[in-house]
Amino acid sequence: LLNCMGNEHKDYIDESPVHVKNPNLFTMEEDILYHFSLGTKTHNLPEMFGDIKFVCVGGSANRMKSFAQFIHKELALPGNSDDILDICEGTDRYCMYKVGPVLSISHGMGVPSISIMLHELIKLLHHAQCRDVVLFRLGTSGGVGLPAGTVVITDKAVDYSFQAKFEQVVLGKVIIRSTELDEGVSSELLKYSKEIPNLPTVIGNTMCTHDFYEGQGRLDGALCSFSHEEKLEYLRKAYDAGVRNIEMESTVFAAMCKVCGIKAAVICVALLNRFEGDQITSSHDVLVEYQQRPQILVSYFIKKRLGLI
Ligand code: R2B
Ligand code: URA
Repeated sequence: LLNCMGNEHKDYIDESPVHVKNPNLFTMEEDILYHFSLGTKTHNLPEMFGDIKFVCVGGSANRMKSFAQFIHKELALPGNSDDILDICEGTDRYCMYKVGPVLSISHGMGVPSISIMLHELIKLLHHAQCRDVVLFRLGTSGGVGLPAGTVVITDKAVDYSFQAKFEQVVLGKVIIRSTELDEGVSSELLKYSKEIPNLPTVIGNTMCTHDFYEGQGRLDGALCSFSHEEKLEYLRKAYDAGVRNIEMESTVFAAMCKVCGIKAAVICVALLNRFEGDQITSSHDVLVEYQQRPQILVSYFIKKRLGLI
């Protein structure tokens, strides 16, 4: 079998540094990563991305650009951090910035949006022959019994029934995948969080939902089919099951990384305490500062791994 790069593959699982779990990929002459506006024939992916060791993903395009500029300064790399270009400029679906061994990519909101991005990212890392990659989701979330500003490192990513599984419909049938994250990376992050001032951090379960409003038990959407008491009862059950925050991408992120053998972690800041309300009332500046907290922690981790601190 010849893969897209023209290399021979006898045993694709053992030879792939990042494990794509799809034998069809090895018989394709070309692979177009449509939503990145990249491809194996149009771009030299090993040359462009072969040295990537850390991939950081987050929902917002602007936040992932700021993260790229921040990590450029943190790693003291040459050049001006304002000149970093969007590698995916041919499309406005996602944005992507490369800063030394770090890739920063946006994924939009929700499971379908991040899962499309992850299919193409994992193929990209595979085509580029990347090795020993750690993947981080840096995000925002609603805190469950935590004050706003607390950073949550995800222990288990759980679904609406607080179980560590992700359900995907494939050919009309539900497939269930496990959502375990890398324990080593999480505990290393927790350890580093204690070395950084003003970074209140906990480890706990993260509930992933398919909606921001009713799906997260909010009373302030365009629709609401339950009472205040019912909302609090659900949040209390979630808390008792170890849930400390709620967001919209962690289960599919964990499931896809696990299948493909990529070490992964989820680090989200809580923007509010959901026991106290539903609306996000903090000022713009406070929210910007909160969203920098996961970035500061992951940057510290990267600098430690690179031996810079
Ligand atoms: C956190 O924030 C977004 C919703 O506001 C969503 O992408 C998530 O997971
Ligand atoms: N993101 C979410 O998904 N939920 C929140 O409450 C805040 C941010």
